[in-house]
Amino acid sequence: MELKNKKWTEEEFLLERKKVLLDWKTGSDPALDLDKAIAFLKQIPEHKNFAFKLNNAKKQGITLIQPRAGVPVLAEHIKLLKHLEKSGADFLPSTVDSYTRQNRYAEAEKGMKESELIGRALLNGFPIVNHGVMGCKLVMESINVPIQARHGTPDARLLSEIIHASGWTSNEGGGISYNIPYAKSVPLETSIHNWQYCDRLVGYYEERGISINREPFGPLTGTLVPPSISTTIAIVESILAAEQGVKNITVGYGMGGNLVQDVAAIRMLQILTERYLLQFGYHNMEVSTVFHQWMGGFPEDESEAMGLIAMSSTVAALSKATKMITKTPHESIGIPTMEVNAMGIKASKYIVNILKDQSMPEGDKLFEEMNQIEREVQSLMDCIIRVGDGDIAKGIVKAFQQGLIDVPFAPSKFNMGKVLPARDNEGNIRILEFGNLGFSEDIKQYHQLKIQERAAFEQRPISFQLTVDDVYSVSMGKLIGRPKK
Ligand code: 8ZB
Repeated sequence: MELKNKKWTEEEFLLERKKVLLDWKTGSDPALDLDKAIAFLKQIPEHKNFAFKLNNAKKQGITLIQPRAGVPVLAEHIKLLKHLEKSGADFLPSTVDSYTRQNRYAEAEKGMKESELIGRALLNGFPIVNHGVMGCKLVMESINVPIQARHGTPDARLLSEIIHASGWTSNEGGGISYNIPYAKSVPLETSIHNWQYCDRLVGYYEERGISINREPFGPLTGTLVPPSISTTIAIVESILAAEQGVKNITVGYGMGGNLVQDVAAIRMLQILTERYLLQFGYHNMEVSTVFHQWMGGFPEDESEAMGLIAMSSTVAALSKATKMITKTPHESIGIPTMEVNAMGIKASKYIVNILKDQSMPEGDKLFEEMNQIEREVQSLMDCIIRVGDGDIAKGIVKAFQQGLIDVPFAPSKFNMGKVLPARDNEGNIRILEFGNLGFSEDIKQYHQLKIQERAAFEQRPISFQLTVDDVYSVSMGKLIGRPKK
């Protein structure tokens, strides 16, 4: 099938579906019959529907919270999620292990069985495909809040079939955001095709009256990603999803560290996603936002980590993001225990509660930053639309090939990798090396000026060293990687 941003016909979808369900033995579960799945989803109560709960939070202007969590053994996973629910999580996840992310189900199966045998987790997440509909339904039925799959899978077709048929009403990911930061050699055409399938499945359910939320992965590589780059990719993935019939989308952003830039980024993410969806002819869409607590390197000290979590929560609350993904004080160590995971949830919840009646004051600086993001996103979107001759799927593939869109620090060979970010003198994320990024000259000048201000203040030349210093600074207790005097 030639890649284009065009809704798959039901025949095309069902034909491919036959093959997808053969990928692993759990694909032959009779519960994957679409009529059965629809009947099952129809009786899921509203308080367990992801889209419904997000829409309510958005109306109320509050920020709900969600952790990451996943262990290989079913009973342990259920115990973990129950504990996190009791600790205050508004939404629950199931974070998937790395084998499953790469469709290596036989190895996931081995890890899952051995983990059970020795009583210790040998996988870094919950292997959804191996547990199948039976296991996933049990997880959903054991908790009282909506549940979402969180993974990092370029080909999540079977995984998506299994979770939705199990009553999980949200799926994270997208053809760009679950490829470029996660894989080295999966072509974008392939991952976009696979995610069109996942979105078409949601479209199939939506056509039959079932609301399912979709969430592109906003933070990308999680390290010094300029807001306009992540926003542009979120918009493109929203358009691709909407074309396949998705109605409820949560666009995401990973905290940068400057309060004003972060609040501006969340606001523009909401505004621009809605604007472009309308511009491309997608009406009756429900868009919400998710703020990710600091996604870069964390301090090792647990109290300092908690400080960073508290700061992240403050920014999220003031930005009025609909949802926030939490970190834990063990972030620099590895996968947290359930007790430590709960600490992150409680601290985060405490702060969003305290701040729920306050928002960021309006002001020139905020306005300038919002305006800047808008101009940059427009410049990037114009490039994508131009090289795709109006087709956003073709456009994003070509734009990546030409480096017109370029994600810093991404492992994919289908990403140019020439963009180098650095902070300005107030800690805003700017761009030091543009590569072939689709920015107009005046936008580039703005970035150059901002970085010059910092270099002059630090009395050092503009160089790659700024980028290096900024990658490590937050884990060492500073936002801006200033030279040691
Ligand atoms: C891109 C997301 C990275 C974050 C966390 C990492 C990191 C990964 C699990 C998990 C709890 C898991 N993460 N796998 N957190 N349980 N199985 O995702 O620590 O913060």
